[in-house]
Amino acid sequence: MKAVEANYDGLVGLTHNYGGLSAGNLASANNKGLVSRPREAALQGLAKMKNLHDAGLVQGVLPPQERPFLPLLRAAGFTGTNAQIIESAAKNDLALLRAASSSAFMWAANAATISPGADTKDGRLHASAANLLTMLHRSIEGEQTTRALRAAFPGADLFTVHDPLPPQETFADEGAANHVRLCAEHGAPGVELFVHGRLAGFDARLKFPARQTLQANQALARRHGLDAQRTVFALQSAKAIDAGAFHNDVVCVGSKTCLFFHEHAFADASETCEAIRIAADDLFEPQFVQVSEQEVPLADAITSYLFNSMLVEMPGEARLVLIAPGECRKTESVARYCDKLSASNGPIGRVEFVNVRQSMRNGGGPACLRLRVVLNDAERRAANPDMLMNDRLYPKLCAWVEKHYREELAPEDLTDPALCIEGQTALDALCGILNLGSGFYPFQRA
Ligand code: SUG
Repeated sequence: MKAVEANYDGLVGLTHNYGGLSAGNLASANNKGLVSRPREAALQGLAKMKNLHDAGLVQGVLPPQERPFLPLLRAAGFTGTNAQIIESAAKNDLALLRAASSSAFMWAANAATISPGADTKDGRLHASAANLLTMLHRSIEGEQTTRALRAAFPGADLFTVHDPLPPQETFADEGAANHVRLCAEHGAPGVELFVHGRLAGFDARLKFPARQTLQANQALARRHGLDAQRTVFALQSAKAIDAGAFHNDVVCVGSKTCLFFHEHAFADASETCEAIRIAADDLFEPQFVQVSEQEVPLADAITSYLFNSMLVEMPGEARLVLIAPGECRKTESVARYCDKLSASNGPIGRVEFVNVRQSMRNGGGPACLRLRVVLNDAERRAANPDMLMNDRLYPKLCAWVEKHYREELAPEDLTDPALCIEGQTALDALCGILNLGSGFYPFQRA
């Protein structure tokens, strides 16, 4: 069946800031306390979406979530008006207020895991919103993400959007950042690769938290109704996690028949490749582009975010295009490798660079900002058109950002109750633009 791979990007939120909230994410730790530029960040994200739309790809938009997230602060015992809650949290538990104010939902690769209908038993597209429970500031995303996905993909005959897995560390799940799908054609059955950092329970091998468990991946594959023969579970290498690869997509990306990864991405790369080969048997011949430590040291791969690129099939181009962060040009080994890649005759034909600097400072490259959704013709027709980028929506969203987003946000600005009012006003207006109704956000239903 004919199908396209759509990208749904998370729209950066009004409170985009550098909170230093993610242990094991080196950019987040190193940039803690910097003054952020929410307006610029959102416009960078929108420009990326518009470029892909203009190139002929299907591009979706996932709306920002409400922040600060008052339900978290209320659950933690803060009471009174919104302003009183924020003022009291600022005085008594600033760390909690910071977590409640994070705009981390913008990294849509963590929003959910998606299995296209071509891979599932009932032929429906299955999506599972991620519970993101390893980090407090991300554990508040799942419910609203589920709502957004149900708005984007209505119609139970074609789509099943599952609730997040149970909120317990056994099922620690960070969505598609640890999931790769390979296939001959997007609409044909594929091989789904699920990568985990650990088994349930404490893992003494690791310095930094491993955010995805094998148990979560197995549960996702089961609830999506995947064919066990076409499903591969692979362990991330401890070396990668401890070097700052807090998700597999920091050291690996795949599309169509191509898996592009660093030699230290997996605990056992040859075993992983062999398992993929077996799972793909009679469907396609996988093409492995493994980057050696000698060519690109792991530390360079992580600072430049080479592998957190989007690997896309561009209309009219025979080979895949790697849409990489601009930072790749600044790291010598990586810049050299990108030149070599473009000159090669492998599955990746060229490299394009994109500016997502504001997001990169928090450890989010081009691939983090998007959730891939394979849609066949019927699913594409059924997908909510109001959440798809087009020439009319783009200027409306840019104007909305210009009007509502602050130019700069310093860490202490998160204690300003006015930020909450600005956020609610902006999101009310956004519901009008995206036709989300008047009860999409918890504050609207309160
Ligand atoms: O979960 N950063 C995000 C980055 C997510 C990137 N996603 C993928 N690789 N798919 C995270 O660590 C930092 C927030 C802060 O420190 O303010 C943050 O949450």
